[in-house]
Amino acid sequence: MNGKANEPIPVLTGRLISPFVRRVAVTMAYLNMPFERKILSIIDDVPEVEKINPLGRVPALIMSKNNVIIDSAAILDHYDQQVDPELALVPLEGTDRGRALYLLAIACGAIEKSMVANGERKRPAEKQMPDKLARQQRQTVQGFVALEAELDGRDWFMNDKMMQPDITCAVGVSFIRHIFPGLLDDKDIPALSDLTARCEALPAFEKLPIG
Ligand SMILES: N[C@@H](CCC(=O)N[C@@H](CS)C(=O)NCC(=O)O)C(=O)O
Repeated sequence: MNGKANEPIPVLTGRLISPFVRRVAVTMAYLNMPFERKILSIIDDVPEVEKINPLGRVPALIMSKNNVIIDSAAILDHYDQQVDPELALVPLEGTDRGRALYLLAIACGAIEKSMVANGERKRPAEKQMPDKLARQQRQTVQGFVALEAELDGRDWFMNDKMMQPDITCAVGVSFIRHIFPGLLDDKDIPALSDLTARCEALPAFEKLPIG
């Protein structure tokens, strides 16, 4: 129990190698929201993952026996609705909300492209499609180069403070550098590289490393 009206402590499924799981875990830690983890693999624990989420995906947040939130964006939105509006990491309304959602669409899209590329390169040699892999990697890089332009040399994307676009980009850059070393070069995304290093040095990131 988390002490609040006898509510059970939510359980976050998935491993921190998943950038979608990690952005939720880091955000919950940053917001001081209690949670436990069920470390399920999307490769080795398929039946259990599918029992929790019919799509067979992580993350899911098990709130109680009959209440499961699926999809990282829905989980993050749930917590943005719980905190004081000025602490919400995606603004709840106004033009700032549109901007945050735009930045997040590019970041999540680029992360997804890197995951597709990762699957592509694991095909057996006779089924490899180098053009497809090159395109998926290019889409990944272009997404982050566009975000570098949006950041425009500032420390944070919006409002001079760390918000969800910053968290998601940092998690994404670290993930892509982990699976494709060299794909996202410092010289192509200098301000984003700096933002990522600053985020990764924060306690919420440090205690929840990729893995
Ligand atoms: N839109 C989803 C994407 C989640 C996602 O793609 N999760 C991956 C792991 S990073 C997964 O579970 N893949 C297994 C599959 O799709 O079969 C979210 O934001 O939660």
